[in-house]
Order: sequence, then C-alpha cells, then structure tokens
Amino acid sequence: MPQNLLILGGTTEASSLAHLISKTNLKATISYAGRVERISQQPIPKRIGGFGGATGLASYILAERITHLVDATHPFAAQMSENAIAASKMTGIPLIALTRPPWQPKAGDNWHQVSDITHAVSFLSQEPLRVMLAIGRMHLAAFYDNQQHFYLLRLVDLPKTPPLFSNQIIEVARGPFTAAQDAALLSHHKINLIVAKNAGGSGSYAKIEAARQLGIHVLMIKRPVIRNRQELYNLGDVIDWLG
Ligand code: 3Y8
Ligand code: NAP
Repeated sequence: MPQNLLILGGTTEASSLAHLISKTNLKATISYAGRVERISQQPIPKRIGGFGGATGLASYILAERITHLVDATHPFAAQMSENAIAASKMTGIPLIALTRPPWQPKAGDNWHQVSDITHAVSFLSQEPLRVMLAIGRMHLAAFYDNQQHFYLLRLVDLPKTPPLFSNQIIEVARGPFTAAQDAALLSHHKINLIVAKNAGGSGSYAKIEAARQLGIHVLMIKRPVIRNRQELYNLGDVIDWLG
C-alpha cells in the first residue's frame, strides 16, 4: 500500500516537516486542532479540528488508509500525544514523535523550575511583580488569584472574553520571535519575571535568551512526561524512519 502520512501539527517543526515532505512523492496531510484564527499556510493538505478522542483518530486512520503517524505536536499537547499512542496501538500503524529536547539552563540564566501550572501559580503568591505570562490563553484563569502583579500577556489571538487581570497589557503576536524583539518588549514593560513553558525548539526561545541578556528571572514550567513512544528530534531522522 502506498505510504500515506498523517502529521499531527501545530509547531514550527511540524510546518518544516510538511515543507520537506511536499518535495517528495509521499502522500501526506497535516492536522491542527483549530485553536487559532489563522493557521500557518502549508504546502500539503490541511485537516482542521479534533478527531473525537483516540477512537476518533483510529477511525480516521482506517478510513483514510493512513500508513504512518507522525506526532509533531507541541510538548504540552499531552492529550493529543496520548491519543496518538492509543490510536497507533488500536490500528497497528507505526507512530513516531517529532519533538524537541527541553531547554537546559545556561550560564547567566536565572530559572526557577516548577512541575506544572499549579506550582507556577503558587510561586506567584508573593510581593507585586511585573510578569510576562507567555503560556498562551488556555491557562490564564489559573493566575486570577494573584491580582497583585502587572501582567504582560502574549496571545496568538485576542480572546473573545478579555482576560480578567486588574493590571494587564495584551500583546497579540504569533511566533517565532527574535531575542532582540523580545528584549525590547521586556524592557519596554519593565518585566522582572517571565512565566514560560519548557517548549523546547526555537519558536519560543527568544524570550529566554532575552531574559538572560537582561538578567530577568524565568519561572520555567516543566513539560508533562509522555511515555511509551519513540521520539526523534530532527527532520532527517523522520525521513529515514519513513524508509
Ligand atoms: C494552533 C498554529 C509556525 C508555528 C509557530 C513552536 C513555536 C511559535 C511560540 C511566547 C510563547 C504558546 C502558544 C506559542 C508558540 C510556535 C508555533 C508556538 C507560544 C501556533 C498554532 C497553533 C498554536 C496553538 C497555541 C496555543 C498556545 C500556544 C501561543 C500554527 C501559532 C503560548 C505556547 O487557544 C489558543 O489561543 C491556543 C493557544 C495552544 C498555548 C496556550 O495554552 O494558549 N500555541 N500555536 C495549532 C492547532 O490549532 O492545532 O501552527 O500555525 C503554532 C506555534 N505556536 O511556525 O508558524 O513551535 O512552539 N504558541 C508555548 O510554546 O509557550 C507563545 O509568547 O513566547
Ligand atoms: P491537547 O490538549 O493535547 O489536545 C486537546 C485536544 O485537541 C485533542 O484531544 C484533540 O481533540 C485536539 N487536537 C490537539 N492537537 C490536534 C491536532 N494537531 N490535530 C487535530 N486535533 C488536535 O493540545 P493543546 O495543548 O490544546 O494544543 C492544541 C494544538 O496547539 C496542538 O496541535 C499543539 O501542537 C499546538 N500548540 C500547543 C501549544 C501548547 O502550549 N499547548 C503550543 C504551541 C502549539 P480530539 O480528542 O477531539 O481529537
């Protein structure tokens, strides 16, 4: 049966893989949850929206005769990744994860690492700070108890219901970002703490580099652990895996 690839997308690396695959004779589709207004342009067919859990994904795989599944979603998209592992088991088609190693602190970094959003929230119950919340809009409400801070929120889209911090500024921007842009943004707003997900990769690292340059502390949220899958970290290895 000819190879027919499904890429679970939503990251810079997924877009790069789609571009590489479009130069081969492989049939491939890239899929997105449909969370943001403008999905990046892709050179291969796009599919937008959830599958309906692991069973929905398994049915899609069988109906579309998918032969290989590449999970190139974000390290924090744990539910999608778990569904991909389950659907691969149900259908017997091979699965590979294209992910990025977590960032490691470098000399000059001031990181305080926490295991999840809840621990990040409790870390913020302290004297007023000027905080850049760069974790998107899905988890903003968790921080509403800590109204004593000024918040700089960077979001991909302006949310329908505005976030409810008493002292906030919203920066609508999608990455990838540059360290110079982020340094200017952090200085302009006199930020003294960044809350970030350990996303890995280059697409959202700019603020971490800028923080090092400016001596700003980073509250780094560790990624969820996803077991029982093979992980690759570069496009070439995925092409080799496809064989
Ligand atoms: C919908 C559509 C590309 C892809 C770009 C990467 C890099 C830029 C930086 C900061 C952090 C954040 C957020 C971020 C980045 C890349 C990559 C990455 C972080 C898009 C995309 C989709 C999403 C979903 C979106 C979330 C949000 C998270 C904003 C596409 C642009 C904070 C995560 O409802 C929502 O608003 C959804 C928001 C999930 C996290 C959250 O919890 O809010 N990404 N991001 C995908 C879909 O529908 O399936 O791929 O074009 C993709 C990208 N976002 O090359 O153009 O590869 O990580 N995205 C984080 O990583 O910290 C911003 O501000 O520094
Ligand atoms: P999630 O919590 O793991 O997924 C929740 C549900 O969204 C999934 O169960 C699935 O719905 C649907 N979904 C997620 N990714 C999908 C995809 N690529 N194609 C089709 N459906 C998808 O994921 P998330 O954290 O909300 O992230 C959503 C998307 O944004 C992901 O594709 C991810 O790559 C991208 N993204 C996320 C972050 C982040 O910080 N979380 C950062 C950058 C980019 P069904 O169960 O109905 O199939």
